[in-house]
Amino acid sequence: MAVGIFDSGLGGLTVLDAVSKALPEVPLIYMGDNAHAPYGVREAEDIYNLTTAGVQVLFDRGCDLVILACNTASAAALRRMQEGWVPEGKRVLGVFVPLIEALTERQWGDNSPPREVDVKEVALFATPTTVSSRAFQRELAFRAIGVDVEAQPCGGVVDAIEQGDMILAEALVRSHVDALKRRMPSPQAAILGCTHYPLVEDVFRDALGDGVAVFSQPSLVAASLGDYLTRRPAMLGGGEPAFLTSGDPKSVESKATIFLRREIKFQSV
Ligand code: DGN
Repeated sequence: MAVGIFDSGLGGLTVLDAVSKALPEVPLIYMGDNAHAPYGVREAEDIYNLTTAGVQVLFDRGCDLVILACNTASAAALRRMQEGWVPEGKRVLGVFVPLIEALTERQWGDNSPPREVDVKEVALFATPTTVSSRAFQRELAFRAIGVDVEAQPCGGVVDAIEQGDMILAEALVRSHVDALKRRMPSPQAAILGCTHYPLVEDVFRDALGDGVAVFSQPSLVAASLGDYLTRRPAMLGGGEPAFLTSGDPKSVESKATIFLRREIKFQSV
């Protein structure tokens, strides 16, 4: 049985890469909804319908557990899916909870009460849709974790990275960090809440300066998944990941190297 990784496009490959390196014994199937990417500019209802359709493809391929590696989809659709759509015996997990757990040092599935966290001021960098959803703040409030979150919508960064324009991406990151710092001058932690930001993580770290703990998703999601799977060894099995796309495989393959730094083959679904 495989673990599915769903993203609106290619950014989720940063999560797939970390998971396949940390957990090589876990068979993975990646599904990118490239025909409808980016999700960051879509309405919540639209994102919900596209995300359920993409996750269904992974369920149909035998995945019992799917990670929504897309922050925008996690923000707009995950809770609604978990509350009324996910069939018996299947699980869909998002990418906010591993970050929140890392912030509070709790493990996935641990039902113990939230601990006091040392961090009081947190900067969140994400797409405009994720920021306006306030999903991250909702998840913190749901766990009764009282931290101040200042969120910065990072318009333009996803597009610049996808176009391979890293000079523009770097300039945009620096201006978004400056904008945030005008509102929250000394955050103790920063969360990179978008699949694409690991590619400019060094720029975020540099612009934020020493003393800010940066939480980036791929390694945290891989660690959380490893922890989850140790309690469900039936999911282990090995093998090369498979890559599916709703878009045109040839054009998707040419862009995928930005994220994975190796050539991969996509199948169209
Ligand atoms: N994968 C999206 C995210 O993590 O927010 C970024 C791309 C998009 O659809 N906007």
